[in-house]
Parts: sequence; C-alpha cells; structure tokens
Amino acid sequence: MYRDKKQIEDPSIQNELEMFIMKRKPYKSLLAAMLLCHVCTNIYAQAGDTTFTAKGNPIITYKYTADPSALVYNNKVYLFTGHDERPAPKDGYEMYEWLCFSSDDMIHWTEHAVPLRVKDFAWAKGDAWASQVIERNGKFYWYAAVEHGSVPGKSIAVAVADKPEGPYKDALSKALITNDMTKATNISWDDIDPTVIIDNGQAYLFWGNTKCYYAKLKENMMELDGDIQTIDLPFYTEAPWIHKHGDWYYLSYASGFPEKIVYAMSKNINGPWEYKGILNEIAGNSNTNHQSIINFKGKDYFIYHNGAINTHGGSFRRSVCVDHLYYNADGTMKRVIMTSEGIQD
Ligand code: FUB
Repeated sequence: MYRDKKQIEDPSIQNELEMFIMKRKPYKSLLAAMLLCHVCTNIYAQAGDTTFTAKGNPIITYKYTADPSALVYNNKVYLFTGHDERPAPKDGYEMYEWLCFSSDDMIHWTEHAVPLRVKDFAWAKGDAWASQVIERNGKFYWYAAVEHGSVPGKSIAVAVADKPEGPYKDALSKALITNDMTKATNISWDDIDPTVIIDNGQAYLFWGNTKCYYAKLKENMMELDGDIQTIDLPFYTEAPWIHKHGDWYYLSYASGFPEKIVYAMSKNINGPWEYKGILNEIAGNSNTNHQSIINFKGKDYFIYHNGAINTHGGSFRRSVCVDHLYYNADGTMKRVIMTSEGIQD
C-alpha cells in the first residue's frame, strides 16, 4: 500500500521496466504504452512531484492525509492537507508537515514537494493541524494551527508564497492568534482550524474549537482588523468552513464527537446564522471528519477525511475523500452521500 515517491520517480525503476519489456516480447506493446503514459504524465510535474490517479475514496492511498482544505485557482484545484504520521498501532496525533496536491479534473493528481512544515515557524513547537490557503493580490496566504512554543496552547500561524504549491515561509515571525487572545473558553486548544474568505474585498478569518471565533483581516492578510467576535452555533465542536454560494453564506462545522458535519446559513457574513442541521454523517472509522467545500468547473465538491485505509487507518491515520455536493433550490445543501467510488466524472 505504501509507495515511496522515489518508487514512482526513480529512473532506475524506469530502467527495470524497460528491461522487463525487452524480456517479455508478447507484452511489449502494452508495457511500452504504460511506460510512455507514465513519462507523459510526469512531463507536466516538477522534479520531486508525484503523479497518481484517484481510484475512488480515499483518493490518496500511499500516505495518510487529514484536514483537507481546497483552493480553486487558475482552473486547477489545489488540495492542502495535514499528514498523519503516527505509527500503528499507537494513538494520538503525530503531524509535522502539510502537503499540497493539485488536479485539473479531481481524478488525476500531482503531489508537490512538501510546501510547509511546523519547523518553518521558529516560534512553534509542534502539531501541524488544520489549515487553509487563500490568494490575494498574487500572493498565497496559508493559515495554520500549531502548538505555540512559549504562549501555552494552540495558535494560528500565517505563511506566504508566490505560488499556490509554495514553498511557503513564515509571514510574521510570530503567531497571528495566540491562546491568550481568546477568552470565551478556558481550554488551551480553542485557537485551531482556521478558515478564511474574502468577501467584497474584506477578508475574514473564522476558527475555533468549542467556541467559534471570527475577525476581520487587514488587506495585508497578516493583521487582525478589529476585535475578535464569537458566534453561537448549536453543538459546535471545531472545523469551521466558510463559503458562499449565490447570495448565501454557509458556515459548516464539526459537531459532537465522533463528529458529524452540520451547517448554518445567513444572508450576512456577520450573521445571524440559521442552523440547518446535518450535512455529513460520521465518516467511517474516524472520530473527526473535517470538511472543505468548493465549486470547481461548475460542480460542487465536499472534501473530508475518514479512517478507511486497511489495515491501520483510523482516527490518527486518516485519509482524504471527495464526493459530490448538491444544493436545493432554496439554497440549502443536500446531505452528502459518502461513497467508495468517489468522483468518476
Ligand atoms: O488534525 C488535528 C485536528 O483534528 C484538527 O485540527 C481537527 O479539525 C481535527 O480534524
């Protein structure tokens, strides 16, 4: 199940394949076609990139990926994920880096070189938790939850890059949000799971565990513009995702534990938010669920994670999945149907 990038890219593998073709003449044409196809897909990838085809859900099966957030940019979808590295059978999150994948069609994917690691934030000490990337004025801003090195608790970092796939560098040399800035709950992990939107030129950051917080961002995307507000959302756990469809704003989030994804709608980004109920049921074999919602080339997608990979998948070895999302005529969202087949067209 596990492949190393080098197994896919290493030229010695191609040499072995060529030797095999020479020895097995009856299969020569078929194997030559496979080799050509492999080489062609890689013409468009950079050195160190890995290309693969999603064969249903989970879409990535050679490593564990979690906390998806997607960005549509220049006719491509960029998928940013965390990387679960906890060895089986141990429990607990072990996450040191984030990953970036891109696709033209949600089926054929390229994994890019690791774009960001916790150690890129000199002031942070661990936990590459959930994150989201957004573009503004030709720069890409990555908001990410990490454990702070000197202010006890979780915090939100900002990294910046010139290209969606990075590499990213710490934009501030300090955290944007620290645990001592939010007082709505006493827990030390409430400042996690950032989600960001730019609406009519104004950027907003939403985040939080147990409490949902939001604040405006200045045009530089690296400073808060005003006070941190809280939003009262029923059964709120974590993982907010803010998006817009037509003239509705949607705030989806993980609820309860194990988590279901539920959502609220509003005609105003500042609320009031009307609770609309369950969007996605508990995702197989994972306590967390963590969604991202995008429209790409005219279709809507619900991206989440489950613990479905045999034999060690689970709450701490999660895998990203993609299914279709559909809206009703009144703007509400139909409940997601999680499938093994995933996206096929
Ligand atoms: O991956 C670590 C944490 O698990 C995330 O920050 C939460 O949303 C949950 O998915």
